[in-house]
Order: sequence, then structure tokens, then C-alpha cells
Amino acid sequence: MATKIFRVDGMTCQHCVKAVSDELAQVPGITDFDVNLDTKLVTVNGDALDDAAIVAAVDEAGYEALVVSE
Ligand SMILES: [Cu+2]
Repeated sequence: MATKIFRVDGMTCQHCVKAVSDELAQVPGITDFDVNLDTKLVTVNGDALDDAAIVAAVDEAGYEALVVSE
């Protein structure tokens, strides 16, 4: 199981969190994830995490994700 942390700027409310969460829920390889509105950090856990797919999913929600750590 791997963990990756992304910074997602621009999230201002729970609707933003839900939009990002709904997109992440569709990404294969993610076992679970956490979207933190206060820190703007998205923590993703899974066995076959694909950075590009995760960034694309966040982009689909209307935000930009930057890898913070892996
Ligand atoms: Cu919002």
C-alpha cells in the first residue's frame, strides 16, 4: 500500500471537497483517500496509484493538484 499527498489549491467549501472526492472515487487503484479543506491536502492510499490519473481527476473537478510527497 502506497500513500501519496497532493496539494489542491482553490477548494473553499464542502462542495469543492465533494467535487474532488466524487472524481477521486472513480480513479482505479485508489483504496481510500482524504480531502482536507483546511490544509488543502489530498491524501491518497492505494496499491497502484497513477499520478497522472489522480491529477486528471482533480482537474476534472476544476482544480489543480500538485504532488507534495510520495
Ligand atoms: Cu466550494
